Amino acid sequence: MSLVLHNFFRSSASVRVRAALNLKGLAHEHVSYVLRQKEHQSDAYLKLNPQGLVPALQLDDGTVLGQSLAIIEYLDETHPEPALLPQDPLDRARVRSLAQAVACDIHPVNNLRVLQYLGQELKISEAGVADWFRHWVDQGFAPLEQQLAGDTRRGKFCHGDTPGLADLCLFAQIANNRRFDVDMSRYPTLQAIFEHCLQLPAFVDALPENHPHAG
Ligand SMILES: N[C@@H](CCC(=O)N[C@@H](CS)C(=O)NCC(=O)O)C(=O)O
Repeated sequence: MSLVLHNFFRSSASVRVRAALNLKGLAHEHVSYVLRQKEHQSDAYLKLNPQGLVPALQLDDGTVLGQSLAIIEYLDETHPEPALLPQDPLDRARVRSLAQAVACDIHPVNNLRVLQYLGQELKISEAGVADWFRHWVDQGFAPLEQQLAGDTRRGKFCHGDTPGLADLCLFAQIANNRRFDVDMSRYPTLQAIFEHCLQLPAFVDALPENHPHAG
C-alpha cells in the first residue's frame, strides 16, 4: 500500500497519525503544508480535503481520509497489529474516552486558527494567547491526571503496557505543550506516559523536530 500523508511538522493532529503509521510499520511519503502561510487553504489542498485541516491520508487508489482519529481507526482496522484499541468494548470505550478528552476537548480550542483569531482579530497579546493555551491544557489535563493516576488499568501507557489511541493523542499534545511552557510537573502520570512513549522510535520519529520537512 502506498500512502501519502498530507501534514505539517508541527501539527499535533499530524503527530498522532505519524506515530500510528510508525507503530504499524507503514511506509508513507510526506507532503507538507506550512500552516502560517495558509498552504492548507490552497485550492489544490481543499480539493483533496475540503475540511482544510491537516492531516489527511491519501491511499493508493487516491481516496483521501481526513480527521486524525478516523485515520488512525482506519489504519487499525486494516492493519490490526499492533492493535491501537483493546478488544473488549468497555476497554475500547475507555481508550476512546481518554483520546477524545485530548483530541476533542483540548486541541480544538488551542488550534492555530483559534490562536490566530485571538491575536489577529481580538488583539490579545502574545502572552495572553499563551495563557489561553495553558488554561485549556490545564482544564483538560488536571482531570485526566486524576483519572489516570488512580486507575489500575493504566500501565506504562494509558491502557496497559502497550501504546494505543489515547497515547497517540496524549503524546502529541504534550509534545505541542513544549512550545507554550506548560508546567508538566503538575501532571506526573501524564508525563510518565509521555516518557514511556519516548522510549519507542515510532513516537520519537513522529516528533516535529524529526519530521523530514521540519524547519
Ligand atoms: N480534528 C482534526 C483537527 C485537525 C487540525 O485542526 N489540524 C490543525 C493542525 S494540528 C490544522 O490544520 N490547523 C490549521 C488551522 O488552524 O488553520 C483532526 O483530528 O485531524
